Amino acid sequence: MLQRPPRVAAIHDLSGFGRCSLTVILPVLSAMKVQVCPVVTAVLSTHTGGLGDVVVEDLTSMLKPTLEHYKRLGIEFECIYSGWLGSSEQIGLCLDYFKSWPDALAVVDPVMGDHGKPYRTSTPEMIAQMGKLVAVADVITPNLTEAALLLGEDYSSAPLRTQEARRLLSRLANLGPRYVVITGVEMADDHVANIGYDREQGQYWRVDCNYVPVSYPGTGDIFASVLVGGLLGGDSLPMAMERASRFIEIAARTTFSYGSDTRYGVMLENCLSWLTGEPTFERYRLL
Ligand code: PXL
Repeated sequence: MLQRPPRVAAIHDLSGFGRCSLTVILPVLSAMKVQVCPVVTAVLSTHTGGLGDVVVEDLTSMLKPTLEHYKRLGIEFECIYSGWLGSSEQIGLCLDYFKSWPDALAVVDPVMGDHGKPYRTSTPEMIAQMGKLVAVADVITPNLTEAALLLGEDYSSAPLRTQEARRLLSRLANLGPRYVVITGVEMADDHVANIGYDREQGQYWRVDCNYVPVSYPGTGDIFASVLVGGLLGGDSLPMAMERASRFIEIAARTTFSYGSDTRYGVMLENCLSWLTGEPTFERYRLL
């Protein structure tokens, strides 16, 4: 029996303004009674999504000595969780973390792009390296753009029929992970859904989203963090998907009602208390 909160090594950047990466991962997982140990890959003044000239301090040189320190201390992690990474060297160092705690839940959010385009920081070399992280992951949470990059295919924004959605999930699972969750998928029945696949159980799931018509930075990080918190707390995959989908909906709807600048991210502070409650699960469906 674990006599302490589950512990996660969160290998992400710290962007001071804009509510993404560690500034949302820490509060979300703490609210869900998970201990977060940030392994900071870089410090940025803001995220890179349209806030002008970002000031960046790269912390790649910290990653290996930090790993060695944790190993000397004999620290146990129940989960290693990586997200936005600044270089292919950092991706290689992340791989060392996953290999050092082979029993930990390995979660890779392969942050590389959105709306059909790779971020300008995602080089072809990094995209290839990300494939290596995905190969050792238990859980991945790409959007459709990242799914296409991982599979080396052209992005298509055409709505997906059920069979196409299932095929996409299973091809991503063939890259290695047991659980695949693709966020923000436009389905042929006119719903936007988060869709998932559990390779071991052979089951496909969907949770339809009642999202607002704008997108905010950091929602992918929040989604993946709630998913991680749910799974570490004993949720099944569809339960964790529903928990994460509903929380994004609450955060986006709250923020949208204020009409605030979308680049500033979602008003997480107003919504965190929802995570401490126990929802009933009524929205997930088989896909
Ligand atoms: O939310 C993903 C993310 C994380 N970190 C940085 C980013 C982004 C997305 O743009 O720019 C620095």
